[in-house]
Formats: sequence, structure tokens, C-alpha cells
Amino acid sequence: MNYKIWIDEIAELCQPSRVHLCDGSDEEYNSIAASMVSHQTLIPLKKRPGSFWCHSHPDDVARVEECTFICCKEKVDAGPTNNWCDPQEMHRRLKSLFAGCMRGRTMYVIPYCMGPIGSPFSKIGIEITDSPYVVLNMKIMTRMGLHVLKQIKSDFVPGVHSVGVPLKPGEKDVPWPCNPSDRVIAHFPHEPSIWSFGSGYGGNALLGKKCFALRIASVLARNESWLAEHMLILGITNPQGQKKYIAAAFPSACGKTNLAMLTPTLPGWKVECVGDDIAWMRFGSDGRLYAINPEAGYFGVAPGTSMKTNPNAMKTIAHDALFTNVALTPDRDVWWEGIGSEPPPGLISWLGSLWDPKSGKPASHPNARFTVSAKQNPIYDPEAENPLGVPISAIIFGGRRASVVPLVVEAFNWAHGVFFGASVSSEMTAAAKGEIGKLRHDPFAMLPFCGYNMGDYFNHWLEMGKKSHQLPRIYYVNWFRKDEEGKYLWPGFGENVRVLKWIFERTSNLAPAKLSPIGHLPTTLDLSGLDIDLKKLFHVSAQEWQQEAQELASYFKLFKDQMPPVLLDELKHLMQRLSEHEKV
Ligand code: GTP
Ligand code: SPV
Ligand code: MN
Repeated sequence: MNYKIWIDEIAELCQPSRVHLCDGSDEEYNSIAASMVSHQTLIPLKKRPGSFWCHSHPDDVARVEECTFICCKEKVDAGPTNNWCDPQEMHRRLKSLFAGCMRGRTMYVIPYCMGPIGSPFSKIGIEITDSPYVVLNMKIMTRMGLHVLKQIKSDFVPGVHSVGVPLKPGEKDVPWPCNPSDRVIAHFPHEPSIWSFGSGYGGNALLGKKCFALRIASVLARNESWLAEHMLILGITNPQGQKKYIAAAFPSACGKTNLAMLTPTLPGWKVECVGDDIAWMRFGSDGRLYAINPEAGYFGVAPGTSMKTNPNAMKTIAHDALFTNVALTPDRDVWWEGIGSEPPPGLISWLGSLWDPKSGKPASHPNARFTVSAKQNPIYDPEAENPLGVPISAIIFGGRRASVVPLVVEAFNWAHGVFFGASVSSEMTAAAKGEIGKLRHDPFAMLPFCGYNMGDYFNHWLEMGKKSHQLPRIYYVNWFRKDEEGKYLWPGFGENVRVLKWIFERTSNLAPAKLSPIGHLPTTLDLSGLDIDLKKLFHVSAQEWQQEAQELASYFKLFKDQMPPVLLDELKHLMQRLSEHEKV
């Protein structure tokens, strides 16, 4: 497709007042930010140079999974876990929604690259949007600018986004326009293209992120034999100077950013960050699995981030950062629950009004976020921009589970590891609209992000395992197990390095493990300087796991013929091991 013709067609459809082709320069960023400041949409922060605060419409605070569609020709190809719509029908709906939707606004055209420029992994997109907030975020989150257009040889992924609020002549804009009643985020994997209407928030509007780098990319990855995953990538170096890379998939707001930027509590260990949310992985000619981070910045959860939990994130956001839906202090700094200080009097809540500490409501929205360039991270990995990626030694899955699941367990082999991925379930968080705390299946932490039938996706993972004899080992972790009083059993954050150390040493065949019905468990962890009883953390109850397996059996039925028999065998073997274990 010729991008110039496409841009003209979209302008014709959306009827904006102006078209602005983004060059991606700092001057452009500053000028758009200055204009938003003059409209009081952004507030400059006094304590953090180059940083701004803003807050969204109260009904535009998270991803909206119920309005997210995969529009492939056959319903079965979207699978039982996605909303499906016939492509022609969706196109008809989109045509009427987008007709004239940018009246009175500027239409920004954002050329961007996911992945290092020139990398064989990288893919190009163009996002059209009427939201200046989206332009600023895309500048931080992607490699964006005119230079990208020169890279386009034949294909790019077109994405059209509108907040869905046209302006009448002379009408004054609102600070955060959005259209909650008409929201739709539609993906056409076979074209491919992305259309998003009605929301200005994060994963709904920054189309390079979840829409392209996961939903569209997962389909490309299946067709081209690679993996597009909701995973962080970290480098870990032991006291002897040996370095390995680990990728980890946890559902939204379950600890990826924190693990990716971890400050180790064990002396001599070092962690460096390649990426905090998305990994694109393919086998190299040496048979190892190589990963890149397609993003260039972090869109991270603010609440809970402090000098104690994640000092590297705090240093990263000391300047040139955007803050969305955190609280604003009277001296123009940001504040959130868990930042490590008391809320100052006169705090402005994420809703933009004076916060009442007695209201019982948080000052910052639980899904409040910072947007910041990865380059500002003091532990940005030196190989993070390597166009060939970094070699992965271990893959970790995990979720938020108050009970049942131990701190860490190792899979027996690749198929058992794929079974780990397929069996992820987690308590829901504020990152998506829904019932917070409710346990739901979230296979591979990809439930909201897999662009095709999840059963076929399981099979793709199994097929990938046949392509190499140097596969990463696979683990399952749970930082969130609680005691009878509801207190976390594990201190988490920097202490998670103790688990990473075991994984590191297992992948060098240096750490012992013991057999359990669910996989290999550590015989011991390095707990130096920590007073913790590992018994409860590693307790595997045959009865609880039998229930878990039963529940999984009924979940897997959902995938009908698409469910790989190998994973049903894994489940059967788990059940057998559990019943033998019970007899002992
Ligand atoms: P997305 O950006 O939505 O994909 O989230 P994420 O997976 O990157 O999660 P993030 O690291 O931002 O963590 C989400 C929340 O979990 C934050 O409030 C953290 O403070 C909390 N958290 C992260 N790691 C740990 C941990 O090891 N233990 C405990 N108890 N909480 C954690
Ligand atoms: C997530 O929800 O997993 C995020 C934030 O990383 S968003 O960009 O909104 O998808
Ligand atoms: Mn995420």
C-alpha cells in the first residue's frame, strides 16, 4: 500500500482541520507539549525537568477488553477467548464512526518502528491519531519520525485512532476528549490494520503497543515462525561476571516492570533491563532463542513504585516523563499510593480536584502510569538495542495467586513448560476494566493480547520447541502467595533475585532440585540475610492441585479441536502424579 494515498483517504474520511506529518523531533514534541500546557491539558512539573502531569476522563482509565475485537474471516480463527466480528461488518461500522470524527482537530500522522531501526526483527507502523497526548506517548514509546518512512519498502501496519469527539466550529475542546459509549478497538490481522475509536488511554490508543506488537504481531509470528509475547527481558550477571538473559510473562500489573528493573539484594549480582512489557523472539542460526524489545520506553504502573520497591524506575522518571492519573502535589510534584511518603496536604487527586484523605478513595488511580524513555533507565542493558537481540536462557511464567501456587517451580521439559504457560491464571488488576481480584485464566499472560485462536497459539509454542535443541528452560513463579492473615509470604521486589539466582544456576546445571508432582522445586534458596520460612511458600497441596487440575481440564475444553493433545496429556500426567503423591 502507498502510504501517501492511505493518508489522503483517511483525511478524506475523518475530515480533520489540519494534517500534521510528525517528524519525531524534540522540537515537535516540545511544541505539542507547550500547546497542551496552554490548553491546561498538561501541567508542567516543577520538581522534574521536562515532565508533565495529566489526568484522563474518569471513564477512560484502562484497557477495555469488552470493546476489543479480532476481525478475521472465520470466527473460529479468533477463538473462544477473543471478541470476534465479521471484517466487512466491522468495516461498515468503522466507516460510519470515523466519518467526520476529526472535525475541528489536527490529524497527526506518526510513522514509527517497533524494534531497533534496521533490525531483522523490526516492523514498521503508521498511526494516524487526533490525540496530541498519543503523539507525545508514541514519541517516547517507539522509534518515531520521518526517518522511518524511508525504511518502508513494501509494507507497514496502518493504524487509525480517534478519540471520537468531533468539534463544531468555534466549540471549545474538553481537556480529555473521549467517547465511552462508542468505543471500539478493532484488529484485522489478515490485512493487517488497526482501528481504534473512543478512548485516549494507553493500550487502547498507543497502537504500536498491545494492538500491533502483540495482537497483530502474534499472527505474523505464527505465520513466520517466531514469538510475539507479553514478556519483560532482563540481563542477569552473577558475582563471577557470567551473564544470562531471562524473559518473563506475567499478566498486566503483576510485576513485569518491577522484575525487569530489579535491584538485587544479593551482593555481587547485577540485573540490567532490555524491556519491561513485550518481547519478540526468534531462533538464531546457533539454535538459541533471541529476543528484542520492540518498544523504546516504559508505560509503567505508578502506584507501588518507590525508592524501596523499584529505585531504578524512580531514577528513570526523575525527568522528562509523562504522568497520567497520579496525584499532583501543591508544589507541583507527583504523588501516589506506595510512593514511600505521606500524602501532603492540598493534594490534587487523579480526578483533578482536591483530595479528601478521609474519603477512603485513593488519590492516584490504581492504574495510573508513567511514560518514560528506556534510555533514562540507569540499568538500561548495553545490548538492549542490539539488532540481533539477546539470547534467552530461561522463560518464566507467573501470576498473582494468593494460594496454591509455590514461589517457583521448574518444568520437566519444553512441552511441560508450554503447559505452564497455558495454565497461567491470575487475580485481575486495575490494568483492564473488570472485577479486580477475581481469579481468571490468562494463558501465557496473553489472554487479552493473542490475535488468533488461543488453542492454535498453544500449538505454535509446541511447534517452536521442535526447532531447536538449545531451548530455554521454563519456570513458573508466584510472588503473591499470602498467609492466613492475608499478608504476603514473600517480600518480593529486590528479593526476587534469590529466585532468579536459582534459575540462573539451574540453567548452568549448578543448583539442585527435588521432584514434585508439579515440577522441580528448589531444595534450598539463598536466603542469606532474610528471615523467612520457606515451608508455606513451597507447600504443594495434592488436594488443592487436584482442584486446580480439574478446573484446568474444564477450561481446556473451551478450545475444542484446537486444543493440542500434547497439553491434555500433560494435564493427565499431572493428575496421575498428584494421585500417586497423595498415596505416599
Ligand atoms: P503492565 O504494565 O500492566 O503490563 O504491568 P507489569 O506486569 O509491568 O506490573 P508492575 O511491575 O508495574 O507491577 C504492578 C504492581 O504489582 C505494582 O503495584 C507493584 O508494586 C506490584 N508488584 C510488582 N512486583 C511485586 C512483588 O514482587 N511483590 C509484590 N508484593 N508486589 C509486586
Ligand atoms: C497492560 O495492561 O498490560 C499494559 C498497559 O502494559 S496498556 O498499555 O494499557 O496495555
Ligand atoms: Mn503489559
